[in-house]
Amino acid sequence: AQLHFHLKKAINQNELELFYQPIVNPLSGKIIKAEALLRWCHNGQYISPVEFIPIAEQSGLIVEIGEWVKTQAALTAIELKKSGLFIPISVNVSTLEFCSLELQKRFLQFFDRVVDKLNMEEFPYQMITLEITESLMMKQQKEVSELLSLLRHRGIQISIDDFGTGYSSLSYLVSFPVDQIKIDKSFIHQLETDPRHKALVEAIVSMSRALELTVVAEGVETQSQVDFVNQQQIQAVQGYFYYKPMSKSDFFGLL
Ligand code: G
Ligand code: G
Ligand code: MN
Ligand code: NA
Repeated sequence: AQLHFHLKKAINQNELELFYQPIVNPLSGKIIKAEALLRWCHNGQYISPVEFIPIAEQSGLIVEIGEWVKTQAALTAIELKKSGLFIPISVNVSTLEFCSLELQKRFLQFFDRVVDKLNMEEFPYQMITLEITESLMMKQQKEVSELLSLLRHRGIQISIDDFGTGYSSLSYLVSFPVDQIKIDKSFIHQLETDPRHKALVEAIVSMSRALELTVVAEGVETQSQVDFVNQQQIQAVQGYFYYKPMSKSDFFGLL
């Protein structure tokens, strides 16, 4: 309750910040994408989204916070495009941002509102990826699926975050509008200790290929994990081996 009280004021008091973690092509080392990760700097210390996102979800604040995140990500994406850098920004969205028809409509119109505010012709949808979770696919309301399809037709990519950790059925991958799978870091971390995880990742990769989905390997920290990812011809990798999440100015400095 205490945290909720402060979280409510976090936006207006400029306490939220988006960090960016580059996603690289493991063969060239080139940055091909970046995930936006929310940080809350409260009383001089960073509070992890693991702690405050659930509070935001319970209180409904997640809608306002989600729009703040999308706005910042959109501004960054527009800036990158203007600089001639095609580095799409991947944004985590909470299932609760889609939980009513009204919110779904608001989500769809969100990017139009950004375009209006900035007096732009059209939003560079190709520069945004939405990371959804298996729980959203599981709900599989027709309306959510249609909303994501509409955004996807405009050029947004849909990525399944933490793939393999939820309860979703694989059939959702066919019936739901999806472009990309992010293999959860727990699989990557156990590659060496448990050969069954290796088999699982190999199966996910070959299934993704068959379904024409791109794959991101998350949580890559060691050379041997890089070697495995290359063996599997996975073309996008995110992890401390390459980069940790960093401030926007560090990210632009890097580019
Ligand atoms: O970067 P970090 O390890 O602290 O992120 C922890 C968790 O918080 C991750 O599961 C991530 O998906 C989630 N998260 C980070 N930023 C956001 C955000 O902007 N919105 C939502 N809904 N979740 C986020
Ligand atoms: O759940 P989601 O995938 O959205 O969250 C990504 C989280 O994983 C972020 O909090 C980010 O800080 C964290 N992360 C990114 N790379 C690594 C890594 O190599 N190792 C570990 N342990 N965590 C990572
Ligand atoms: Mn994510
Ligand atoms: Na993940």
